[in-house]
Amino acid sequence: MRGIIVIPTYNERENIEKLVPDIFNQNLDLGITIVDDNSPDGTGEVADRLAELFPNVHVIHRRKKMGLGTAYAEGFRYALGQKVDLIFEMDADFSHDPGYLPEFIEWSEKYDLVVGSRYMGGVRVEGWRFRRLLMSKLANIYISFIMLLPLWDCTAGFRCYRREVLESIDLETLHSDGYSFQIEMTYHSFKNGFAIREIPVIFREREGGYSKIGRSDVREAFFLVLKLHAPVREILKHFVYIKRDYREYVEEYYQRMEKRKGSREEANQE
Ligand SMILES: Nc1nc2c(ncn2[C@@H]2O[C@H](COP(=O)(O)OP(=O)(O)O)[C@@H](O)[C@H]2O)c(=O)[nH]1
Ligand SMILES: [Mg+2]
Repeated sequence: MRGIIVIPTYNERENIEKLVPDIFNQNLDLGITIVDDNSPDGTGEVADRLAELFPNVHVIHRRKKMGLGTAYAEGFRYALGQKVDLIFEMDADFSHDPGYLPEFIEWSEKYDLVVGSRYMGGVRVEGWRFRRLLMSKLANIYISFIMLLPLWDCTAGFRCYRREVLESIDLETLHSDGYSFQIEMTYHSFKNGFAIREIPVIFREREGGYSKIGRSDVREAFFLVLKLHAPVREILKHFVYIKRDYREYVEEYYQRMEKRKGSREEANQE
């Protein structure tokens, strides 16, 4: 197996039943790890049935709802124990189209973290109320200006990590949930010097069920960003991007990463 997709579930019975075969139909040599928090709707039993049907499905059952952050951390730990290079994050609710998986695999040959972005080069969200979109977009502008991350979408949950990235992060020390978890993971990946790349993906409002992310997640994210702020001098210098096209900033970062990769390859050949 080349990689494992970690899918946290809480009340996603119908969705997970459809999603797993959809992923395997693509024959991408990926396994799936479902982390279920004892969903009252019986998602856990459906997951067990899928594991009987497909040998590359693994299910982690947790006693009760303990949050998205620790669910991912647990899934990552399991995946790191397997011989795979790529570890994916994906929602169970079809907001993340499995059709993009081959693109993630392709980009992860060159980049350590590939993020499926809703806001790169435009807005690619379908089915959200305007208010939700505005909140999400403003949150991402806030994050990029306080933390100085070269991304348009730091809260995205459709991702592919090379295993070295996850190995460099102490998963035990991550406390955050929901959006904060994605922000914190992006922060550590960037700080640890890994190359991050966004690819444009269309994000669709979930097919069935309901969102488990609430107001407290927004508050948590707001304070986390302040805590992880970049040096104040750097933040002030970065304000030029209010007027300049932010694309320049991101493009410059990609060029630096490509150059760095080139020089690493040369060093390896010598
Ligand atoms: N195991 C577990 N999964 C969760 C929890 N909260 C959310 N999820 C799952 O995480 C994914 C993303 O959550 P979702 O509610 O869709 O968030 P949204 O897309 O931001 O509205 C979905 O597959 C959920 O079922 C949790 O506490 N535990
Ligand atoms: Mg969702």
